[in-house]
Amino acid sequence: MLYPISTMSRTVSDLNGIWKFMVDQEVTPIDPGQPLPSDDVMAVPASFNDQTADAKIRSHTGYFWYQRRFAVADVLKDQRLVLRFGSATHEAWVYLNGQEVGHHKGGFTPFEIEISDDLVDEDNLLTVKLSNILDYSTIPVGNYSESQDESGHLTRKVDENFDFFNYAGLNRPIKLYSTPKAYIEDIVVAPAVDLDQQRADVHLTVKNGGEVFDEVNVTILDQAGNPVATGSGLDEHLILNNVHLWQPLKAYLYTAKVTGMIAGKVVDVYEEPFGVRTVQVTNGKFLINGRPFYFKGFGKHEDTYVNGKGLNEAYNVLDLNLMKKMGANSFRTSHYPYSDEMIRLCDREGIVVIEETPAVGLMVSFTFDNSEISKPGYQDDTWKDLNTAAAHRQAIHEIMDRDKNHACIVMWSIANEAANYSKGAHEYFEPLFKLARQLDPQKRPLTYIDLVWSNPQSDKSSDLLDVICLNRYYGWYLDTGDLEVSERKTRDELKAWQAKYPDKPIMYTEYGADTIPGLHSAYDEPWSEEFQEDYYRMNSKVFDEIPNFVGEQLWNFADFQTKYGIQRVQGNKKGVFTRSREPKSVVRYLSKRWNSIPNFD
Ligand code: GCB
Repeated sequence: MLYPISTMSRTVSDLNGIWKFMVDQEVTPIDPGQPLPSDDVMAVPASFNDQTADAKIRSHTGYFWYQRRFAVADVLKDQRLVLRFGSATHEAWVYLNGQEVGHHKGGFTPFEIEISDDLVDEDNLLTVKLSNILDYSTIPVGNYSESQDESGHLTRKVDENFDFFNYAGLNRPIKLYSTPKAYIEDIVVAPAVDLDQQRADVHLTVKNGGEVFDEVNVTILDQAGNPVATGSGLDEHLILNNVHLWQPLKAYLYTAKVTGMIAGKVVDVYEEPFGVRTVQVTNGKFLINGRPFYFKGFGKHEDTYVNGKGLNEAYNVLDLNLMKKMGANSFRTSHYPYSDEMIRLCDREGIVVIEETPAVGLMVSFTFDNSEISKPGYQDDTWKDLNTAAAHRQAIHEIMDRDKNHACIVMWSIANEAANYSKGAHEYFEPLFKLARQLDPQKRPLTYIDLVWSNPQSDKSSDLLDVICLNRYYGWYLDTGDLEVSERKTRDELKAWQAKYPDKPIMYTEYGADTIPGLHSAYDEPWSEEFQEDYYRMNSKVFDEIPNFVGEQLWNFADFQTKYGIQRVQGNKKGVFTRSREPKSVVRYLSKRWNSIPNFD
């Protein structure tokens, strides 16, 4: 799927702004062809939850509606017109002038609807019904229940099986774009690089949609806009000599300019930026452009005040700037694919990304008592009760479709903290890994992210992973406050992983301690700023002893909102920055450490 851009053959209009909004009480049916019977409004893109002063709307679970009007300029009427939702969380039914024109389930990936035939001349009514229901068939996974009072009123409830607020709505931009009737539908860029010869063979595949071009030309432009290679056809190999590599924190982007022609005339033009780099896992190292790379950075969230999970480009820019200042080079899109805009920004800024599917919460019986788990044959109900495989496959398809060309993405995470320790995990994950390997034109490494109970003995499917990625909270959830015992456990476990898989790189994808900014303790107690620093110092010390250790991504970049809970104080406080991005004192320690560790060994 191509990102909507304007070129000499394409226009993009923005349908963001203020929309009508209404929570569906499920009492009177709503007619999507009529003005919504509501005076409420919501800004788009943004989650609806934190834009309201009404606690009931904020926590509404079920269905809700958005609506706006738009007109299309006459000059575009003979064009192919496409409505593109950057995301609609989590399920959407789209109506144009009262008719259902599209439906999509999955809250973190874009979808498009061709609407050329459904438009009326002057004033089009666009109505979107959404649902924020999550259950055992969706990713993320939610514990869903319904109850009815005496008057028959239905209450729906989602108890999130994950640790972030279930922000929903039209979270990402809504655009209306035009293409000609013969159009470039997709471009796949797969560069094969000869590092010694500084040469890349760029395999470009172009998909022609609608009417058929009789000629397709491809030009690769360098970063200054000069043509450096040309070819023609839908399946081309273009050679780049003296290739400029896309490097972590030193991005270099080429542009593939594709032109579709009919009868000697240019019909459609699209420009796809791409970087050239190699990614490889070998001998316990993670190589980027042939050199052992060390990940320094974060697990993040799309989470800001008021916008919720809505696109916030100023925060995206600030976050990357703060990362760079700290000497960080990477983050994971925990726990769902982030916006197109963020991924494109990372391409530009040279930030290395591990992209995660929305598969979080694939574990139905979490317990802090793990005495049974390491026994061979351990089984809980997860893989019997969950029915997520279809949604998971769809997410992998959609992520690859959207993000396959991005140089910044160096690895895909298929899931976060599933019950990999339970019998049935291998059977569940093997086909998904196979699918991802088959779909990715750049053949990036694959992983999933392991919960503490998935250890070298208990993890049933770690053989599928290219990199062992661990979320560990020794000293926080386990042996709280005891950093001596935690240091020993951290070391023992890392050594055990290394012994089990001497050729697989190992990294931490989460480790952290909740910290209230401004809370100090002469005894370095948990929740204090002192403890947070001690905790990170302990972990750093052990990391530096493990030969195959290739990276540290801490939890979390910033404090973020969650559901209520006795362990949460207006959200998760493991951020090294507050939710409004003020640094906690540990940032000084981490900046010093990361600025002194090179990106490459
Ligand atoms: C985890 C989860 C993450 C939570 C974190 C925590 O293991 O992957 O989503 O926020 O722990 O702070 O509990």
